[in-house]
Amino acid sequence: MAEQTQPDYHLIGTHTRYSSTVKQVSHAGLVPLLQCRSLDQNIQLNDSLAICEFLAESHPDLNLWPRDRLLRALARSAAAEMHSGFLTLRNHFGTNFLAKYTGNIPVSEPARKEVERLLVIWDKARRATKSRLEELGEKDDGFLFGGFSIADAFFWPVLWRFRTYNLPLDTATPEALAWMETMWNDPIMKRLAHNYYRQAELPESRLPHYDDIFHGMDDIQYGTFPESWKFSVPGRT
Ligand SMILES: N[C@@H](CCC(=O)N[C@@H](CS)C(=O)NCC(=O)O)C(=O)O
Repeated sequence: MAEQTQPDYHLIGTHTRYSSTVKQVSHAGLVPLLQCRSLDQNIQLNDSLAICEFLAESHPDLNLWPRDRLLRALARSAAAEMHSGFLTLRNHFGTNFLAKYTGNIPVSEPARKEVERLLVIWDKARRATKSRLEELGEKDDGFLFGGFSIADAFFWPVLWRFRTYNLPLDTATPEALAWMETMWNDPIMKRLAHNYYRQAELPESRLPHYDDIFHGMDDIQYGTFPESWKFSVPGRT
């Protein structure tokens, strides 16, 4: 009988909301974590950036970082800035893919500054990438650094926050908005979104502290986005 081979990788933490089971499996008590059977069954890679670096090194053919040295340096810088910063947004605007808040959502000054910084990062990334790829005569797929890279993956959860909390887009340039549109319309991102909706049907994914976080504030309404929601560029008819 043919022996069933297990995949080499086991990634834990692709859910959008985490339950206390995380603490039982993760040495660090946090997700994501990656186990790589060919490396060692008992080792856990416990940090998202370390996991991405390991996968990029293990699969150079996938170009998880851009091939071009300049774009690679910029992509690393952008991903690392997301990874180590934006603490106000991360602490006060939790990720909850389906959630939709409308009304008078409080955006503190530090949160506004972080939102503006994100929009600048996306704008600059797209401008630098366009001009560099033009110089190299290479194709631009519209992601931050051309083709989809680890940098796009790092900003994906923050994109949800823009949608969930209706974060201000008034300083967004056409380049930043075009990147947002590229991400929301990408078939793989859409497949991920579809899976998040299926995850939300699981009772164990319902954690009160991720739901209706502004409970009791009468001028904020809480609901959910339909799966058919589409990103539209503000001001475009
Ligand atoms: N620096 C770590 C941070 C990991 C982290 O904070 N993970 C959160 C989710 S994004 C977590 O596991 N929280 C535990 C929980 O929600 O139970 C990384 O980027 O991997």
